[in-house]
Amino acid sequence: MGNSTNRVIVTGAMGQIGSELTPRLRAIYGKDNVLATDIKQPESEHEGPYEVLDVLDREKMESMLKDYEIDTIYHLAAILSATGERNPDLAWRINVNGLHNVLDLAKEHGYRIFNPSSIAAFGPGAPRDNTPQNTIMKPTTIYGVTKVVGELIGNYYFAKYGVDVRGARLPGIISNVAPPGGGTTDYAVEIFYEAIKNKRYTCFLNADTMLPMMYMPDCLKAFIDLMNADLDSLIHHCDFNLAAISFSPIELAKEIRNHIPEFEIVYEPDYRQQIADSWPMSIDDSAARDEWGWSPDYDLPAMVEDMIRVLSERHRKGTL
Ligand code: AKB
Repeated sequence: MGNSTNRVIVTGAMGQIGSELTPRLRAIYGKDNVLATDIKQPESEHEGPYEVLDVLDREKMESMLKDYEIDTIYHLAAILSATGERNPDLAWRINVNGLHNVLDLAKEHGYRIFNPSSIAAFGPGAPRDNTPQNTIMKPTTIYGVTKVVGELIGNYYFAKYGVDVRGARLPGIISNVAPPGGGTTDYAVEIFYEAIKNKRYTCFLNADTMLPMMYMPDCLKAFIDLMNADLDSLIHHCDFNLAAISFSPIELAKEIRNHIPEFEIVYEPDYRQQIADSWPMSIDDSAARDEWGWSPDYDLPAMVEDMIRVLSERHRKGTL
């Protein structure tokens, strides 16, 4: 089985990751070869083809994939952890039924798929420190449940039908283009905007809540490298542990203060604290390192420096 890519579709292209993955893929494959889709109309002009697509609409998806002669699907449309707890039914439908549509079409037409999982696939039963690749998977959030289902059904479609579907358990992603929506790790993005605009942030997690995180350039690299990996070198498929940086709000605030000394943080934990407490604090990603050469570029100081540089520049121009 080969792994060549020529024509790509991105679902959830307007989201936090899709907003940066889509232009990156367009730079690689050519702008007309990457179709961006999302449930809503784009807010601004799109550099390439764009279609409104609800991933629950299998028929529309099928004709779109045919019309655009797609061979590879980056399936990013999903409901995240905090939103999922407020609407479990929606989380199940989008995250499970939407993925099932994608997998079934891939089974029929041979598409390759990237489907992200999450650290949320782990639950309180798993070791929280350096969480192993293979351990107890008993998440207590609906989001985590859907992510375990996604990993298992993806691996099943590979084993049973030969569908080349790959995915990694993403940590919290930190970025400065589109905001994250409805996640428990979102504080680690919000904090930068508030630090630059108001020099103050009220954090919805406790000071010492350690969580695995990753800067967007590393996230994009991971997606592309995993999809480019030789299929024969992969032992795992849909469930790679992926790590970059682990830190707590108090550690992040301290690093931000190296750039903005007057920055203040206060802590008012809400329902998301319970979600964070059920997740890993750090991750063992040796399978990803061994099987497809994963290695992140950004540590905490490098990520913070870059975030503050980019966002301060936008603040100066009045566009933050
Ligand atoms: C969330 O917080 O829900 C996501 C995730 C870790 O998958 N960022």
